Amino acid sequence: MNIPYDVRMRLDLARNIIGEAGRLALGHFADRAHLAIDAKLNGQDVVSIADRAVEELIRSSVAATFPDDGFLGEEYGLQDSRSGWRWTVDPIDGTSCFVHGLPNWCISIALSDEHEQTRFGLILAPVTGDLYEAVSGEGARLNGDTIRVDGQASLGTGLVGLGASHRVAALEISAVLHALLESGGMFVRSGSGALSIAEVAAGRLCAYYEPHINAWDCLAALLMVREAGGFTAEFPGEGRSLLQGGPVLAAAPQVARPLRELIARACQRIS
Ligand code: LIP
Repeated sequence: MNIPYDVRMRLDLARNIIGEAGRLALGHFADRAHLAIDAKLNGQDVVSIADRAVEELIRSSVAATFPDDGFLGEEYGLQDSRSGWRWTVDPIDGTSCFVHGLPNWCISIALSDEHEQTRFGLILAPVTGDLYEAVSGEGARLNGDTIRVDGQASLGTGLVGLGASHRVAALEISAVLHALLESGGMFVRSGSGALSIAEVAAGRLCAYYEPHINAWDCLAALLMVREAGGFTAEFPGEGRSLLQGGPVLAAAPQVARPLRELIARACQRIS
């Protein structure tokens, strides 16, 4: 691997941090009965002491080694960068699954440079132990093995991950769901956008779409899809800031165009 020194130093730290964060999160997961849970936007948008504790651990570890780096985390927001480097972290992606005792949740860490290019992404699913990693220009790996998107699937044979939240009008999601099923496709919703996009990179899903997602949910996983030979639509999209988030689409190359056309038709029907 030909990884620049500044990236390599941060990648080594990220690899150490994500393992420690995974152990902390698993401890809270095992002790869910005592988890204080707060609703954010609504009853489906929750946060727990686990989310906050994991983000605090990652933030403090980064600050101790790279005090001038920026940090954007789901729970404590944006700290501007003085070095040009910024860490984007979701301490527990799939929080709703976490608090309900479902296994599909993960920790997502991404590093971006001063040009807003994602240079590496790590995603750890502590319940399964699956560790996804991508470094810009160096490919994507799952548990050390190189991964590639599914080059064979079509919308009629593959599984499409769909994300849904109350940040988006129900009709906007159901219209795409309806169009996908009507076209002979099938969907899954895992509750963790990061893990679902990483599964596109691993060739398990042929695509993932969500009308609104946040940067901390997807930056790491989107790099994995690109490094695994997949297509990712620009995120967060024209005229949107990183803090606003936006629509996300990641797909195997042969699926990208038919899926984008299906989504556009579905959105036209409800406009
Ligand atoms: C979740 C995302 C998911 C989205 C949920 C939620 P969180 O992130 O991964 O794609 O549909 O509404 O935003 O809140 O669990 O970190």
